[in-house]
Amino acid sequence: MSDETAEDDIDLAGLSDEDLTAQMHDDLYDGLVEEIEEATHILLGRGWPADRILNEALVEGMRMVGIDFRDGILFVPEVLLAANAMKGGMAILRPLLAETGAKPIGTVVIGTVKGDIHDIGKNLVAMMLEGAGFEVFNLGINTDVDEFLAAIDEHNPDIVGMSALLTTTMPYMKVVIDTLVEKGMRDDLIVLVGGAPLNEEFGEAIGADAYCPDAAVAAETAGALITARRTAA
Ligand code: B1M
Repeated sequence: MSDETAEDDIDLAGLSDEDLTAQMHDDLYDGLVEEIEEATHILLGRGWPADRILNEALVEGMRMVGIDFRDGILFVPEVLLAANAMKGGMAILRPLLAETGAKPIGTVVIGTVKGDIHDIGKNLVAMMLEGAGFEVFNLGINTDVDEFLAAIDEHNPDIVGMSALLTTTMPYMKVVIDTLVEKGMRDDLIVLVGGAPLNEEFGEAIGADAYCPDAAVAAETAGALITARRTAA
């Protein structure tokens, strides 16, 4: 996609906002973590809010990577580099998205389900939940039902969040929910699910409380459901 490389030595700070954002899409595509970090700092310095940088520069860049991955133009090693560059930018934005200073409004345990190693979206959801005032225990990737149960036992969360990016791993969410039902724990928890191949119908079919199409909706839904539950109690 991009003809530019680090050796071309582009003066990122000299670019307009629009050109810098476009350059970030290219740099993400090329997996250039240092350039992504530098550009993230530049946009912050220009007064861009963290969520705008996240959505317009990083998530949009990753969407473009996803299209070429789907079409067989990019392969796993390149996509891993892009993911690494994305994480470099996210690490800078994380404290800004999470900074509320308030007492946690609830506790969340979240993980990418067994068999699935995609974690960018799930980490974004975790960040947005932190930003919305939740305490979040992020279990990482490839999380099996026993790991979810152990984390629930340890952290006594209000909410369990599950992420899946593969059509082959999304059914595992039902395994976790069915186990919660079997153990008599389901009614004490709000279960949220998300990930690109899911939809609302799937969320309902497996018995989740809500399907969340993106991180912002996940944070809003978590807040709304926890308020509703506390009001009803
Ligand atoms: Co993978 N991969 N991948 N991949 N990968 C997809 C998902 C795919 C759609 C690509 C494609 O073909 N177009 C395809 C899945 C096809 C399918 O099942 N329908 C695919 C495939 C096939 C694979 C492999 C099988 C490839 C292979 O090995 N041949 C393999 C599987 C590995 C495994 O998991 N066992 C694989 C591997 C990889 C990499 C390791 C290279 C890398 C992951 C790196 C990482 O995550 N650390 C990778 C990537 C990066 C992608 C794409 C390109 C981008 C995913 C991403 O990060 N998106 C992806 C294509 C795509 O989705 N367009 C693809 C950006 C992120 C911000 O969005 O994750 O959707 P997303 O999260 C959103 C929402 O979905 C939602 O909020 C997030 C933020 O708004 N959300 C939640 C997500 N989780 C939530 C949880 C919630 C709520 C909301 O809980 C409450």
